[in-house]
Amino acid sequence: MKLIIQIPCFNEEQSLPATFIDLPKRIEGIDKIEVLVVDDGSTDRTAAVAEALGVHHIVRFKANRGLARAFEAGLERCLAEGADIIVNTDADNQYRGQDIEPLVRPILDGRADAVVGDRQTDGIEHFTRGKKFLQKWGSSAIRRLSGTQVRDAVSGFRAFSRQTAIRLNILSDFSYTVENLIQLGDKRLKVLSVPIRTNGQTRPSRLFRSVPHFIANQLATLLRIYSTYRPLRVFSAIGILLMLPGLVGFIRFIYFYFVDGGLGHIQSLVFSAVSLNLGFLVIVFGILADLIANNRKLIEKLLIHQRDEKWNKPS
Ligand SMILES: Nc1nc2c(ncn2[C@@H]2O[C@H](COP(=O)(O)OP(=O)(O)O)[C@@H](O)[C@H]2O)c(=O)[nH]1
Ligand SMILES: [Mg+2]
Repeated sequence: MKLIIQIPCFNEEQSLPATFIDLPKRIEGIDKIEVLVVDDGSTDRTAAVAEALGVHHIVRFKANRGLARAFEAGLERCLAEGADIIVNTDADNQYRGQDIEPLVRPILDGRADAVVGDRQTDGIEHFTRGKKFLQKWGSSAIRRLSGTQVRDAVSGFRAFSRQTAIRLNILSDFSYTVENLIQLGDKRLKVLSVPIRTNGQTRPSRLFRSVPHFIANQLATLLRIYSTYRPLRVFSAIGILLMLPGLVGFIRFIYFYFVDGGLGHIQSLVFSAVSLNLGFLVIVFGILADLIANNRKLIEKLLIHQRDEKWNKPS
């Protein structure tokens, strides 16, 4: 049983050493623990520091491609290196090495396909009230949308079994965390939450620049990802919203038609026709998007097959 711990890094020469030293050297039920660093086009000495520390695998991007791409490249490399379990942790020493054990335990016991560390944000001192509220509200929305029971939706502390990692695809650019959960739920994989503690803040968050920036980015990601996985629902909701005023206008016209011949109400009839047509069209787009989504599912199946062949571990 081989565990690879992957750490996505963008300019982390300062905090990478402390993060690396804190990682567990031994975990019961695991024969080999290796570390992989993804250096996402850092302009500092991140890669040199990683090498000096004796990190087993380094994936280097020449330019900064963002966390989602780094996460994806890390997973691929871990699979290629024969990982049975993959853990993702942050480079800023936010998470504790000793929590990796409880994080991988449910996978080792065969109770989960993926496990997400719950930072229990209520107790984190350096989180502002806005950030805590957002974390709570956002996580509950994502629980509903993804059908998973994850307490902390944007936590970067996660573990995946090999078979789960083989099934993952990351389409978004900003952050993989939310998409990852929607996908896990969509594929009916078993996701567990385990409570973890976090270390004090070593530096300000780079991903959470401000509440508006975070909301805008996460909302855009959520909408895109949700319409990728549930297109008919998203389009139908928009379509029905567009049709509603038309329906009201139409009923109003019918009423006046019988009361006074409807002559003065042609405007509302025109408005209704436009609104009903538009709404109907949007629903038809939804059906088309749903058909395209079926294609995505077929492509995903092919990808799983191809990865299986490439890495010689049939799933
Ligand atoms: N690959 C990559 N990783 C990044 C980027 N920005 C932040 N990260 C990494 O993502 C992790 C979390 O970043 P952090 O700033 O601590 O965000 P937090 O999760 O809000 O605390 C760290 O390991 C960072 O090095 C980026 O542009 N590219
Ligand atoms: Mg952090």
